[in-house]
Amino acid sequence: MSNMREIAKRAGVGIATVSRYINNTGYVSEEVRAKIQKEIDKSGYVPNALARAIFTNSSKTIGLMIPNITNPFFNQLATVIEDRLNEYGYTIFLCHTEDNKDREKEYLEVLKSHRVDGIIASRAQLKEEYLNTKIPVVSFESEIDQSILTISSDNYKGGKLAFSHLYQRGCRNILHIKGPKIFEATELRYKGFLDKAGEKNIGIDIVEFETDFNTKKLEENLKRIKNIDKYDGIFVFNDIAAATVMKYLKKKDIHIPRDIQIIGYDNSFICELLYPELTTIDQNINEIGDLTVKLVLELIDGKEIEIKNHIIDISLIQRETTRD
Ligand code: XLF
Repeated sequence: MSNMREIAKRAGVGIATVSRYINNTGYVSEEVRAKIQKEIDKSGYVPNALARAIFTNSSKTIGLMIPNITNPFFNQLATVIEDRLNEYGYTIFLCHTEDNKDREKEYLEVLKSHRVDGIIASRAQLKEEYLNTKIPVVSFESEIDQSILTISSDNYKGGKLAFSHLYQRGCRNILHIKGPKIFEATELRYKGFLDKAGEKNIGIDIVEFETDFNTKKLEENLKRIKNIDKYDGIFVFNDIAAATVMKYLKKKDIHIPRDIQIIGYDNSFICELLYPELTTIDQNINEIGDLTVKLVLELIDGKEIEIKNHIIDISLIQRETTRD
């Protein structure tokens, strides 16, 4: 495989011209472009992306921090973000944090050393570290700081909608399976659910799960629920956790929705794969992905944008785990 010097020699031009052409940093005539490209094609030359990033101050790469790639919601979101970024000539550098601060810290260093142009952090656990980086950051769900743009769905409203739906379908003995305290989004769902239940004077039992991606742990967490058959309605903090609850109920011969009605959260693709199909709250994944990409690219372009918390509306999607 050749290097830039050899390409320049064979094309009969200077190294600086080849560099201008490859990095798109200045004028190169059509004729010379064609000559250089011909030599590149013949030689199989692959430009060194990192060297190019240092030279041009742009790697055309965005770091994407995802807490859990096995959760269908996050893999759908990552796909939307990747597709949109590709349309603008960017690729993603995917970092799987597993909600672990140390992993997130390590990845942040890796992203810096790869000179990513921007970072999309989802369910971030770090604060100072993001504030201290000069790289533009957009956050999904975690309010890292007032100076950092945040996008989240209307989790509080989602919790309220979930309660109203169960209540209207006659549920009075209700359990809420909430997410870990460190998830800002699910804390809001929990609050919305309880506030709405309070308006109707309905007491809610609460069980907290430790994770949303380790299914073994989820199954252990389920065992903490005493006499699950005493409930007639359950709101679970996300779809993947709701799927484990459904399996658990079926093993106990509890019929959904006749004995217990269930609502999940996300409207990820698994809702329609489950039997019965899962009623859920739709977080508009496309809108979240579109807005996140738009904002991170605007920050990279140095546009003046108002730094605030963008809240995306949600809606309830009724399927078969709740009654008509
Ligand atoms: O962080 C929250 C919890 O899980 C996120 O929006 C999700 O609902 C995705 O499944």
